[in-house]
Amino acid sequence: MADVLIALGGNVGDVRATFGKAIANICGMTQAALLARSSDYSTPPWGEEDQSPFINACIQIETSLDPHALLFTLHRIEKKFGRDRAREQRWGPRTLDLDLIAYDDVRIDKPELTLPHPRVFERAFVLVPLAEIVPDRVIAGRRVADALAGLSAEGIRRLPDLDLT
Ligand code: A4P
Ligand code: MG
Repeated sequence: MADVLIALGGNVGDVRATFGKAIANICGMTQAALLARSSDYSTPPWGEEDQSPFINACIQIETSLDPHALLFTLHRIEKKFGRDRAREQRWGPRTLDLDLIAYDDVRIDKPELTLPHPRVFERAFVLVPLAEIVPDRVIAGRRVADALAGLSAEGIRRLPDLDLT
């Protein structure tokens, strides 16, 4: 079984509801166990700043799928929740973005799959939720909590848990 970190993001539609359903789909479609789920965070848009704030979260799962099969499944789930890659711009608005952040200590350097995710250390919107669930995890030689300490988390706000009762 591999220990895998996945980042979730979105800024179109009811993103928090989408996250809940997407996580259930990830576990169901990848035969995975959910080990941890961060809180949801409201985060200022990064990259292309003229768009609505994002919601971001991270999960840790345990799965027996290999990295490529896992990414393929994540893309299918993005599509199921309304993501249309053909119409969107890079770093622009989207209903659901699922990024593979780390897969055990596996390193892959291909355009279609780079592991660990090449931009993780630039992104407080990934590291803040990640540090909530796996502060001591080492990714590419760096501890998650230490990597976050070097970034500004300005404008990132933890959202109260959804009342599901
Ligand atoms: N790909 C390669 N490696 C990976 C990996 N480890 N995980 C390939 C996922 N995909 C990987 O992905 C583009 C291609 O990267 C895929 O075909 C895949 O095979 P994408 O998700 O369409 O990428 P993108 O969105 O165009 O670019 P990128 O750099 O992944 O950006 P993001 O982060 O996905 O951009 N601001 C805030 N606050 N929060 C956000 O969540 N998200 C974006 C979207 C912009 N600004 C944001 C946020
Ligand atoms: Mg992405």
